Amino acid sequence: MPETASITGLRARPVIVPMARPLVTAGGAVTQAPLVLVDLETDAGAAGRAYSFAYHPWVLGPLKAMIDILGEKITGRPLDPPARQADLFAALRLVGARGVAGMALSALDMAAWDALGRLKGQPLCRMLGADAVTVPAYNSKGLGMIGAAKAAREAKELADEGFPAIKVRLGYPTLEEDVAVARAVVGAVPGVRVMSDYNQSQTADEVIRRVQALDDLGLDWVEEPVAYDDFKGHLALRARVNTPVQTGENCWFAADMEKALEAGACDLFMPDAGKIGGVTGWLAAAKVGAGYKVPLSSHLFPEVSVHLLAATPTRHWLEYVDWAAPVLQEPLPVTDGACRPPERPGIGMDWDEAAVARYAA
Ligand code: SMN
Ligand code: MG
Repeated sequence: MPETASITGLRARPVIVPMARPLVTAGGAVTQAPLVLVDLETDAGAAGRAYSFAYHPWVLGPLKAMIDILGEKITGRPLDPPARQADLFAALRLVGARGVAGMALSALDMAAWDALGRLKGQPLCRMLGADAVTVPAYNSKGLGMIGAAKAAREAKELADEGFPAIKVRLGYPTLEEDVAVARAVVGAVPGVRVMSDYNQSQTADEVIRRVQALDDLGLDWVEEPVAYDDFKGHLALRARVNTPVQTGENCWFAADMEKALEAGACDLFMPDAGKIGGVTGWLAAAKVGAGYKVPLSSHLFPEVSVHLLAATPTRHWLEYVDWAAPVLQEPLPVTDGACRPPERPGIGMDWDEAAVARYAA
């Protein structure tokens, strides 16, 4: 990596962006999008931009503090994202690099790659050696746990936006409710693929019972059936059902991913750019995925993930949500249920400053 610029400073701004459809999952409700917007300043032009997704408003304070502190540690250093990520892992060795620290480290890496892209005048995917290919997207903006009747209605609305696939959240108090909801959703959108997500809510024994009852519905996948790091539980389910098992959004860095795949935990994997270590971490994950020939989908962060999937040999689905769109000058367009990396340099996100001021937390 040529050392053509240095990091000179950082701005991290928390915002709370309203969501059109609140998303109740079996792992907790997300009713607003709490983001920390990162501007990584360099001595060579435009700042690098990325955001971190805080999940809950009460995480914004610690997340901003961690981004500020880790940002200070790389200020004055060359703009070389993998080298700066290595610095931050070293700085965090005694503390551990997961949780808020891992989210902060991942966001700083994405911002550093964006700065580098702007410096070179190249879209991120091109810097990673990939063309701006079209990636199929599933509409994940809604379909929380709202009961069978409402879920069927919302499923149709989400599919009618032109997407080839949607995802239903499961993990209701009873098996019968899960089956009723999944059946209602599948029945409401003929010809549309349906994924499902348990958000780590079940025990292995219970989820085996439930997915066996769902197995004839032809769901594209069942996601996070048990605790994310219960690889034995994932494997036990996999051995007993036909529905493909998807997991990964809560795995930290490519090392966790490799352990999951080594354990045979899943058929499909979905790194989260904000937990896998940003762009640098995703590139490592893409290599692991290619080695195991496992299809990779993204989790949240569609703006950066569309570039990352373009550069992923086993790319599968882009998870489409529009939660950051209100603070972006040019949100990621969806055409015929698919997305392409924009031709702008870097990730291609610029803040709508009026909206940022409006949603400041
Ligand atoms: C999810 C988790 C957290 C926030 C939003 C959505 C869900 C998904 O697990 O995979 O979409
Ligand atoms: Mg999920």
